[in-house]
Amino acid sequence: MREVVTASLQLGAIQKEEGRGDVVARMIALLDEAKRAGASLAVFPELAFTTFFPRWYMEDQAEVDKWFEPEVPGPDTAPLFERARAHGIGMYVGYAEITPQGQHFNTAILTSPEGEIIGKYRKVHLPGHDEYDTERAFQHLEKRYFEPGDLGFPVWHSQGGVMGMCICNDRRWPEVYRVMGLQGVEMVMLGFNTPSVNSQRSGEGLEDRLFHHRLSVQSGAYQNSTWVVATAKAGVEDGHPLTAGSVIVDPDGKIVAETKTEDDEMIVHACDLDACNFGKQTIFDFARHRRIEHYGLITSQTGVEVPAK
Ligand code: ING
Repeated sequence: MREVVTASLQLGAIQKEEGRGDVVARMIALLDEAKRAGASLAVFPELAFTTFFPRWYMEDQAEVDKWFEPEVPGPDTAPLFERARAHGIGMYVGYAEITPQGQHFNTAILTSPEGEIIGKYRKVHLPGHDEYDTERAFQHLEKRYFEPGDLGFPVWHSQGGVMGMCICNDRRWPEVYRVMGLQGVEMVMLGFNTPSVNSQRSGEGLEDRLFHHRLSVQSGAYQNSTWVVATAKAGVEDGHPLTAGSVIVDPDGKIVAETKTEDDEMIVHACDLDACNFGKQTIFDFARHRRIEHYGLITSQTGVEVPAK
């Protein structure tokens, strides 16, 4: 048995005016709770240090850049990393990354229980749009503020197993889990900020959003025989509701823990990485069952091309 006691540390709403210091204090309180629960791994949300700023249309790049971290840990966020190291807890933390070259990514890092940064992932699938959209009930400008990730979908050896990361919208794309599955991933960590309503389809409400969220992460887990830990930033941010639904999903696709509130909340589970073995050795033994000679369109074609009649 290779148990990793894993905490999903959901954050409630972060208002636009809330400073990073206040947020980091909330995250540290959750880390302390994770320590008390015996966790060695903690998964925070996407863009964990700030409000979900892509909902706001901005033209001044200096104003946009205020939402980004030039370095992590940085002056405001270092206390979080110091506490995690003191607790011997590895972390997944999502944040907005601005590089020394001035590139902008929606990023997540993975740290070891010793406090080393061992992995970085940059969000590949950016939903939404890049110009102000008058047709939408609210804006979702990730394509405006971020570049698509340029690191692919790597995995890392940590906590006695094979760890992978993705971010929010990535969880809806089966290719994401499969590329990591082909590297033997045993736990996929991800953070998300998901509006509770569809800005383009008023009839789609919270329960629809939660259904699609659970469907996506449960499918990814089952079809690659991996654990999936998905942590929400939830609650109402300046009038804009975000779903909760942080979950820990086992390699059979079953939800073993789910948050009950839209506030700061911990769920925790002793994830046995050996539970991945049966699926990987039987129904999803990729080497024995996959037929890649038939899958070419998946990487040779981006959009839909309907064959002529
Ligand atoms: N948020 C949403 C997500 O994928 C979204 C955007 C919601 C797209 C629902 C499609 C449907 O959960 C982020 N930040 O990607």
